[in-house]
Amino acid sequence: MKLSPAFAAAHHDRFLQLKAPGVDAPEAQRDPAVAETVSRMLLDIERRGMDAVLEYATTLDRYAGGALELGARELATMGERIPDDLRAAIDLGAQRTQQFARLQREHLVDFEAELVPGLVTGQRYIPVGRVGAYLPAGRFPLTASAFMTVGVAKVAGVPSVIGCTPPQPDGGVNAAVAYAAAVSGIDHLYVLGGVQALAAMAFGLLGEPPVDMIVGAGNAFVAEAKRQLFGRVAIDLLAGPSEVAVIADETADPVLVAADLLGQAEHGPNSPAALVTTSEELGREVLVQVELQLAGLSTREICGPAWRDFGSVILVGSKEDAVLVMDELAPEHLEVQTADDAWYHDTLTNYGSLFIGPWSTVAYSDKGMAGTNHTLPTAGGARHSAGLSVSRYLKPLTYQRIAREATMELAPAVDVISASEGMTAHQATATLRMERLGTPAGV
Ligand code: HSO
Ligand code: ZN
Repeated sequence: MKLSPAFAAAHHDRFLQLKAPGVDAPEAQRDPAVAETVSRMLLDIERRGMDAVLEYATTLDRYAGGALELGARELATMGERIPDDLRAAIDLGAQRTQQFARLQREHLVDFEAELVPGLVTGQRYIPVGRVGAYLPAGRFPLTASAFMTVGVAKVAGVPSVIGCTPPQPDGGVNAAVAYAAAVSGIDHLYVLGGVQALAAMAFGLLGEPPVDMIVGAGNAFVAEAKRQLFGRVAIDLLAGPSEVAVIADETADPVLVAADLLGQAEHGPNSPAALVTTSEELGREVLVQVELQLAGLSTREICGPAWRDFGSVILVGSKEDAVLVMDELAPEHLEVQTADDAWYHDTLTNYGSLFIGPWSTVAYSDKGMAGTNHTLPTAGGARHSAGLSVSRYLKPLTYQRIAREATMELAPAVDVISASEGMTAHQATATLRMERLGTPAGV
């Protein structure tokens, strides 16, 4: 989330960096060694199947033998292994996420229309048949991921949703993640992590047929495996480090702005956070606040380097310039804390999800309480794509029902175009029907 040299050259007089990203920060880019390792593993697993999966699970992870699948009874009783308040919070997040997803579903409407007499066309949303969700449970378990992937797929009507989650230090499952998956409606859950998990789902090695689509975030190896499996399966998106950006003016509370910047910087030492402000005073106060708050965070070893290397504070002279800069950054999460929030809402075009007003903070969505999906495009992807939603699991399939009476509306032009292309077999499908018009109906 850095302004490109081309943008900076074209618009250098419209912004000033009060804090630029660290000069030595390595660009977040694909590591060829990761790509090579993943490609080797996928080939090996495709060739040797489950033997290879279990070998990788043993050597790279904490698999110590036994069934990978969590039994239905064990899955159903996961809630008993977590504290009551956590269970209640997970229930709430799962329900809220499904509530929003159901609204999304209701707003995807099938239609049918007669374009000209006898030519009826239509579109129907049909869910993908089989989805495999990766449920991360590494340094941070991201409990709400299951709401976003499994829960939303189920609301879309996906008949089979399976999931994989990496084993914990004791070799078992993360109970909160498993409970979140269970209340989101998962059909089968396997304690299996990394590239081997994605390969097992995509190649159909878990006693289930291959999945049609793989969703969910993971580390760099998981993301690379999704990239390499794409085509064979669909994917939700390729997520890079989580990002946050804030537009704030002189009316914003610098304590909350700083807290929200650090909130996502916690994801990793390469997580970008940017403030774009029309107020120099606010910008400078936020810089001070970030340092103060960093000192008190238990995760300062992550947030600190993230802010130092990937954090920025950009001063602009007008609301229009704030939008110009922000639409260029196209952040995954964008908060607006200004006196003109509604204007920004109407004007901004590039963001994964927008948080309007000082009471709207990213973590509410991250943890499923806002209802919106937290699986969102990063690294500028918001310029061309939206995040995960019910629509991603639904195929808008088209059909046509064409009656005899529409033949002269369609066939002559198909005849001419096909002839001009030299596609005589195509041409014949039209001309034969024109010839039939001379014969009695139904022949
Ligand atoms: N910010 C992440 C999601 C998340 N963060 C969950 C914490 N928990 C991607 O939107
Ligand atoms: Zn987050």
